[in-house]
Amino acid sequence: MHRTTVPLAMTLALATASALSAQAPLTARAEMINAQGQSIGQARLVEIANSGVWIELDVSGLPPGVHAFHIHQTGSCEPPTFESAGGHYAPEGRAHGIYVAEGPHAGDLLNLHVPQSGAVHVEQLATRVTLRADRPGTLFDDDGSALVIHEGADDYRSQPTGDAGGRLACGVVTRQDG
Ligand SMILES: [Cu+2]
Repeated sequence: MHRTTVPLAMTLALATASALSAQAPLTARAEMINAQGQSIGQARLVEIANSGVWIELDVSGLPPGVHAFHIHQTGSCEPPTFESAGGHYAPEGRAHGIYVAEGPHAGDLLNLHVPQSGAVHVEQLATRVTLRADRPGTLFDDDGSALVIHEGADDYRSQPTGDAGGRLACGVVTRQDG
């Protein structure tokens, strides 16, 4: 199920974490659900020292095409609209978009390019967030956080959401230590 890059990344995470703290890496996961409330796959998150949070997304059943992918500010995924997840996670108060001088949101990620199969398996690195509690940019603030996949592409510049349209799938980020 996992590609060779996954063990390599895990090895890196383990080596980095053990060198710094002799502790197991902080990990989390998100069960991704669609508008019908059905699971379409999952995301795995690993804290990487000095780099942020590595996210491995493995989902299927999406419409082919380009879809925005973000971390949203509230750990709540109520289908079918997933409005409960709130806006993009942006604790620093920055603007949306990697093309914007005042951006990006901490929760801005890169677009998913979904092939005809509807399945996509990618890795992304969120450099402005952390799984550590009580740190700036933590995904485990009072109301948690969620991963969201949108109907349309993120243009990386329109405010406040990149003109990405509605929400196709959502997953609450939950701790999975040890
Ligand atoms: Cu979003």
